[in-house]
Amino acid sequence: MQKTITQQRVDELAELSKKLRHLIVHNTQLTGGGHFGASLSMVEILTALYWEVMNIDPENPKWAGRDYFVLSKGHACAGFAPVLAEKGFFDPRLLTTFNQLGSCFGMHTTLKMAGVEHPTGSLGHGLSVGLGIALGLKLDGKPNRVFVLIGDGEQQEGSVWEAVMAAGNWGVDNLITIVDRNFLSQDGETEKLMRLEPLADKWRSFNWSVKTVDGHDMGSVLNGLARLPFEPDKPSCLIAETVKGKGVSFMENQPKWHYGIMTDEQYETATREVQFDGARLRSHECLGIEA
Ligand SMILES: Cc1ncc(C[n+]2csc(CCOP(=O)(O)OP(=O)(O)O)c2C)c(N)n1
Repeated sequence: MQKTITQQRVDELAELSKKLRHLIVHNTQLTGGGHFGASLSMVEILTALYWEVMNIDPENPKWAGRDYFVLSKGHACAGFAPVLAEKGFFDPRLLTTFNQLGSCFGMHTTLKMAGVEHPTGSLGHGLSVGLGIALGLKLDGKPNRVFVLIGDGEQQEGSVWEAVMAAGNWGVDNLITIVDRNFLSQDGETEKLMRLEPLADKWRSFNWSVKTVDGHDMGSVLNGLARLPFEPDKPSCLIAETVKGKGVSFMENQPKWHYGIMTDEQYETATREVQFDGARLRSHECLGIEA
């Protein structure tokens, strides 16, 4: 069924993305740095999934009726945990413990963090795991869907294509992959390191239904995911075209900002650029971060 989304809702979620981006920038910097680029490129995608698309219950993360989410690009945990905290999976104060010894909130996702279905960080595994969950749900006759967010550079891993081939072969239509297509991997351009184009055609050739959207335009992302599966009896692939480091000018499209920590001067610039007006998120209150 096609979900109708009002312009007001699109605007609300776009505003929420701004606040989450602000939170990610501050929290990652204040806790010692991390994967800024990878985290900032997926903000709108996660906002759409967690606030509009997926059936979830943060108070009961293991609710049997939930949709599943696997962050296959697990190095972007600095961008994922604030979403889970803000959504209510855990106390936002835990965000200050990012990457500290004993914390549930590490540089990569772990099962210690509420809302994480599968620990990730070693690239190339998330889609196979998601496919397994999706097949299991189908065997049990359940309506739950499985969403997997992968990086574009991650597709250098052969295991990704095994899962793509198998899911297409079996027509696993409760599996939805979102590709964070920022055209950069850790150390350079995907098209120079290992060419991916024509990417949509590659997925289609394995019997997936594919759409390409602007991954920073909330309306495009929401519309792209409004009807699932995209086609009956096929898995769906949303290629979300994004900008690595989106929102911080000196990070945008710069492979070196895959991971790092800012100088005081850079932090000042970033703070200005991710500023927003209006009410703060719960996490901002807990962490004492200004709007
Ligand atoms: C199996 C494996 N090989 C290498 C790495 C090191 N690594 C971490 S992130 C990254 C690049 C990922 O690029 P992409 O999938 O495009 O994600 P992005 O950060 O651009 O969103 C690499 C190579 C890893 N985590 N796992």
